[in-house]
Amino acid sequence: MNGAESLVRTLVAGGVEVCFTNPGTSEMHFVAALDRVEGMRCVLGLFEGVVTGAADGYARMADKPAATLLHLGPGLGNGLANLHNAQRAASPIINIVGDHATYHRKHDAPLTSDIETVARSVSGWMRTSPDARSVAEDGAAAIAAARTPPGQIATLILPADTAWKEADGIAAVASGAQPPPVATEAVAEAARVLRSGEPTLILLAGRALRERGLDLAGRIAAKTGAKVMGQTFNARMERGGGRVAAERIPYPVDQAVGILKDFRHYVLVGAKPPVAFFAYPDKPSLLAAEGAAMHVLARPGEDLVHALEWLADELGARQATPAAAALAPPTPALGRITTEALGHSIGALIPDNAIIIDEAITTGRGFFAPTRTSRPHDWIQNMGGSIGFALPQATGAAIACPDRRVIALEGDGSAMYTVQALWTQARESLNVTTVVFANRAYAVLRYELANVGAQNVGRKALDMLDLGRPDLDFVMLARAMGVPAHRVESMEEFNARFADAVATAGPNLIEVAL
Ligand SMILES: Cc1ncc(C[n+]2csc(CCOP(=O)(O)OP(=O)(O)O)c2C)c(N)n1
Repeated sequence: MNGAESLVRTLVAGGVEVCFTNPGTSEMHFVAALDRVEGMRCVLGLFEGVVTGAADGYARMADKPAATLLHLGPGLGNGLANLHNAQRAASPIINIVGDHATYHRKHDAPLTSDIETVARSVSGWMRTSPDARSVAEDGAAAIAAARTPPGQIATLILPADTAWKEADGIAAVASGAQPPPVATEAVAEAARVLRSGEPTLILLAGRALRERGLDLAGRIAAKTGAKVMGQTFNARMERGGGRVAAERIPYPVDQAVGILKDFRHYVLVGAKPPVAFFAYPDKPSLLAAEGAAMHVLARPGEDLVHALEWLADELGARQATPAAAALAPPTPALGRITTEALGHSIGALIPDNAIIIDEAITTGRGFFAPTRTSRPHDWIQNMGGSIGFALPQATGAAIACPDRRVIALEGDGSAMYTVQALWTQARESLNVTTVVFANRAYAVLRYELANVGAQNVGRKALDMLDLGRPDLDFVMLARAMGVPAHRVESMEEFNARFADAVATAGPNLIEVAL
């Protein structure tokens, strides 16, 4: 067995079942090993941003890591933006990055680069295998590192000769580390604050936003009068009819400050003190009212749900009745297409147990409210702000959950970063419906231009925020990659196409004319 095979066998034995790939010459032995070893599904992405974004989507839905296979520093670099988003979401991922053979590096061949420097900014763990006999052990360490709560990116760099030389065999992977419980004092402090009756916000993140965590937080809120919210962007939130709904802190700074102004205390459950996405002249960076106190119930790597159980017990809140959302989808909207109408129709037509990937930017600002009482679903967001997220993310989520419909709500500008994901969806017959909101602009940046106080803006500046001349044709783009697609120009057309799309096996796309 060579080093590459020892690694693939170690990954499979360690529960890694999917490898998202975009290989090159230095990874050929790994590719050959993937072919020889049973138990690993290999999914080709036609750009590394698709590969890494899909690995993130897979991790969020499978709650375990996939591997990626990337070609040296440039391949890893191409995938960096979605690795940044994954890191922000604490998604576990194992990157396998090929390198030149150890003895070849000193000759400075064209693809030589400082891979470790590229990897370091997004990796919680990183190692370059020194020789073939170390590769399996290094792979096992990478799996353990990726699984370290709350989840992180582990990058293993594999010089070509470590892949092709003789290895000893596979390495055993340590069983998954459990998140540690929170400290007694943290629970006692949160309980004291919640008993005080002062205005308190319980701010949830990570696993606390799954059904169980929300239910517990809802009981605590019912008992104490506190409010429950999620951060502006969340890795994955379980919501819809029958579940306790958590609103999110709004993105616009003034709105966020307005909503948060009366809270004197924050109980942070895996969350950070709320911060503005960007700085703006004359606006605050921190969104909480001055003097508000932050109480950390649980840090991101601690057991968030257990912390809420413990806190609920401490407060005698287990028997309280949480305020769950009713199952009452809105009615589809008719007539002219507006962002409000789209929110209502999407809310009406989300199928049971769907996975929504939200990168709808300005079009989607109002989608959260009308989907509150929709059929139960997961809501996934971009926590790293690096766009080109939704199409790859949807690809990985659909591989993790083949029995569920994935719906990517996508801005046209964002879609163009990683539009190749559609080809992977077609090749793998994934149940993904992509809805592209074709406003033919980087609309959010037009608001931002005003928000940052830029003055006397002329044609040259506005052209950089405009996607016209020529207009993009997403129907043709999708069909060229094997994905059936339609353009809609009224809400009646949208409702009919969307209902049909989410009920039809395989990928499809709807371009919404705005
Ligand atoms: C990798 C990356 N490049 C650039 C940006 C800056 N940026 C933020 S939003 C945006 C435009 C989004 O346009 P679109 O998806 O069409 O949504 P809209 O604003 O029109 O609603 C850009 C370019 C970014 N966030 N990430």
